[in-house]
Amino acid sequence: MDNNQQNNELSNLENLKDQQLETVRVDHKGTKLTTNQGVRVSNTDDSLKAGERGPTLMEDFHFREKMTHFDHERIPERVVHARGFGAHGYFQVYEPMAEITKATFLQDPSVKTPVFVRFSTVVGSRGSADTVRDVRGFATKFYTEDGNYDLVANNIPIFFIQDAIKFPDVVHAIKPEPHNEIPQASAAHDTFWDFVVSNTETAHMIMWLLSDRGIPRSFRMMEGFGVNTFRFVNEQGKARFVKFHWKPLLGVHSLTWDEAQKLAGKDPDFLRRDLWEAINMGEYPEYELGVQLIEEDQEFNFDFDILDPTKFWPEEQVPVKIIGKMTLNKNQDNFFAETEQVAFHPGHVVPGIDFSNDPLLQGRLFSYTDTQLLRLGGPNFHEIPINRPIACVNNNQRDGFHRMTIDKGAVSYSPNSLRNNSPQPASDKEHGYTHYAEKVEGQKIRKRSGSFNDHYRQATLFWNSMSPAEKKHIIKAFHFEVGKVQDKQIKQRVVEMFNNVDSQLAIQIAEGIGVNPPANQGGTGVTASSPAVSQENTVKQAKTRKVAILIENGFNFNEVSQVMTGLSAAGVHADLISKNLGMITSVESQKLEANKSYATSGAIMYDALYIPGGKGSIDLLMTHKEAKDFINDAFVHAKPIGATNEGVDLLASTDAQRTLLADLGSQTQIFTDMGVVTVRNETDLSAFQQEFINAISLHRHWMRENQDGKMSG
Ligand code: HDD
Repeated sequence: MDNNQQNNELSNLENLKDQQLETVRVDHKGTKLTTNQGVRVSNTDDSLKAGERGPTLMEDFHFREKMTHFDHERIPERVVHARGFGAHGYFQVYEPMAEITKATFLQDPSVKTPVFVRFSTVVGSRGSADTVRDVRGFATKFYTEDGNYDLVANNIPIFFIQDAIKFPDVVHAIKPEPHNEIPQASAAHDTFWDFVVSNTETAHMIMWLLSDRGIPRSFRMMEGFGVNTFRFVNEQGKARFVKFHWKPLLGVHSLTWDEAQKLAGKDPDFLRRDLWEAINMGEYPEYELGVQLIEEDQEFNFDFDILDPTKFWPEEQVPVKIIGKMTLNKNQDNFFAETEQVAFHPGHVVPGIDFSNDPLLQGRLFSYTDTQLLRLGGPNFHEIPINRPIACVNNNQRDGFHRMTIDKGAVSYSPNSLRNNSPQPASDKEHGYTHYAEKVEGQKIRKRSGSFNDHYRQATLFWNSMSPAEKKHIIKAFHFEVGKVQDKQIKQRVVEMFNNVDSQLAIQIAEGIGVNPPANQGGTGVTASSPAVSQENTVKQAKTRKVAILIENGFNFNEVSQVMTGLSAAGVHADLISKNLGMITSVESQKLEANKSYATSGAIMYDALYIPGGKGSIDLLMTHKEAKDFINDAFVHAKPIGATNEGVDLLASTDAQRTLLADLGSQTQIFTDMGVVTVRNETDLSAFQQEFINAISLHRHWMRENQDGKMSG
């Protein structure tokens, strides 16, 4: 696309990136096989040999090329965030943002700016499981008419360390230990916790990581945070500090730890599959973009330093202004070409967005290009299709490995007179990027500001903000993560360190990891909380949730079809599960296909469970250990469970009955308790359906966990 063409088409911004990618998409269907030189190949199954049983000949150019290309197929995986998954979409601002930023893509609500998003885990290698406990990356490339803007975010609003110079240390500590490459994709080992207790600035981040945020239910149900403090600058040159937020319209939801671990075995692709399938079904994930703004003259009005990346700006203190929405509506065509080769950089900014002196951000500004040079093999990675801006690229940079453009003419320097000094620097009015003229003075010094010294107060604030269930999960996470540490003194130091956050927390951590409770009363004295950070207060709805329905021959067709119709009307998906795949016959001789079996599924893959009646079906299910395991898992994981007629008998024969106070067997009317909904009366089926959907929209029924001693998992 030449410059003029490109400018003409900016009015059609939404499709511009797709059109650009279309020029390099290839579909080989119906073609003849060729070498990379375009020579047709007559046989690709046998190498060229001296005689049928003889040695392969060097002159077999097809063999050599095929093998050489294969031998070079891998590139280095990302040093962090190696496992990721991408999708295309667009972003639209709700109203012009001229007052706070001159960024062009934040002005016109009718413009859809194309985006590519890559979600990731941080620690594991490319083939590790999706559901491990970890921070999730949430990186967005906006292909704006003023050039690419990357919002390189995580699903946790703060970070482990305050200064980028410690990034190699924290990553070395959390990655598998170098002598034996154990453990994979996990922080549950000595070197990481040694780092934690030796760097108390990590306390706040550990609280978030060990909370349910570390095990998201779906990329569609995750917040994104730019973490670092940036600046918005408007046309008049006025700047404000800004933090970026993505807020998923489906709310913020998590797996349980038991589910996460089982899923890592049963479906290591759980999160990428979820995203891929949702987009294929037209259930496009949506996230609103929010900004928190602090005026330059308010910089010192807080009891934390707004440049400290281990602190968040509580929404109750600095409200999040929602300014637009991103919709992901297209899956990638090729994982390697797009998700693997996409290169993000927090330093890819456009006019209207600028940096702050946050010392973590400052270091990030160096690291990202540096890592792409190795990973993508040279300085021309911006020419890889997924990375190419839709804005024109004109400069005197030349050559380097894999240069794609053919830059015409003799002049590749500036200033020049031979080409009228082209390409010419652009003025502010012409959207030339002008750095914010912040006044900076100081002595060269390797020192951290004293305003970064408080490592615990916001950790306490976070702890105070958690619901009882969330607190329980954090303590259990400590028991797992620190329980795996071998060195006792590190474990003891973890207890002492988190005693600074909260004494009760520290006492309960100590209980599970075989060391002494803290010696002294701890805590920070912070009593405030920030309700916005608790997932209990998030958006909850039934839409896009998945229900497992257990059936065998002899099921009640009327019940199943009515309930499925109701679920579908509420935007809930259902799978029919039985011992064997294939057609299942109802008591009325109607047939439905079981699309999943015990072997190919598990309660961990669903958000809710329904057990329809039908004597034949229930008699069979009663004999299936897998069916009872299925139900017990769903119950232990606090999921909504519905049962009708004989289905209630099956439910009453499982662990669920032992936890519920009421006797399920004696319930005749609609019964609802702790997310369990049952009915034995066909005429109440639509009321049942409604109650069940209500229970689904509440997602988890954590009160089951309070039945101490009765539940594990
Ligand atoms: Fe980083 C990748 C997010 C701190 C250095 N980072 C990377 C990705 C995300 C983040 C989402 C994956 C991008 C993708 O999908 O390709 N990183 C963050 C956030 C941070 C952060 C939110 C805290 C504010 N990162 C951080 C620091 C450094 C790096 C302090 C180094 C000084 N990050 C990198 C990197 C990576 C990376 C080594 C690895 C692969 C890549 O860049 O492209 O340069």
